[in-house]
Amino acid sequence: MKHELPQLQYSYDALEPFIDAQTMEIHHSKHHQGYTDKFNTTLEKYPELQEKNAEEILQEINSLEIDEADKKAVVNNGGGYVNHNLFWAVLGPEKQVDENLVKEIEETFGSLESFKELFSKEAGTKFGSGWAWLVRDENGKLKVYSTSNQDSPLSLGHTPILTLDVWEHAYYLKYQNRRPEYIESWWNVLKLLP
Ligand code: MN3
Repeated sequence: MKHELPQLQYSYDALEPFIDAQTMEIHHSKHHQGYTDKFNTTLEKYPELQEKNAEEILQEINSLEIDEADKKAVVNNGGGYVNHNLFWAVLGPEKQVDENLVKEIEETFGSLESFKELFSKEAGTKFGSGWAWLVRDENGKLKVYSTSNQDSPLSLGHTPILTLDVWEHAYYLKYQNRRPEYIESWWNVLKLLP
């Protein structure tokens, strides 16, 4: 199966002024497309992996019998592919609040505000390129952490719920070095939470 760049459910300018249209277009049509293409190219050598979906491949990454260089390429480009899929999916110009998730967040982190503080801190202090995550761990418990590069929580046996891309390509055109401002703005277009 060829992995395909997902269509966004909103236009490139729909998240203005919080995320600008030019950043959205380059991020989706160049960066995400690039990960998708390179992921497909790496898989060409492995017909058995072409039967699996991208999430399965990342879940099984440690037991895959493929070249080390190809494994690294799958971590980077397969990770880039699925991480961005989730990133676009949880954003939107209008809130579609997941009340069950809100309740679970409040139970786990004390309040929505303390969750947001924790998540923003994780995203803000991530050194270099990476992602901040809310995941469900192997015991079903919600957790907040960050990963470097394009590493996916799927490879740790966790299920990603929402994520924030803190690579510079995600914000540099509008925010330059002001990553904290980008993070604060992002909450406005994260549709799952109020
Ligand atoms: Mn990105």
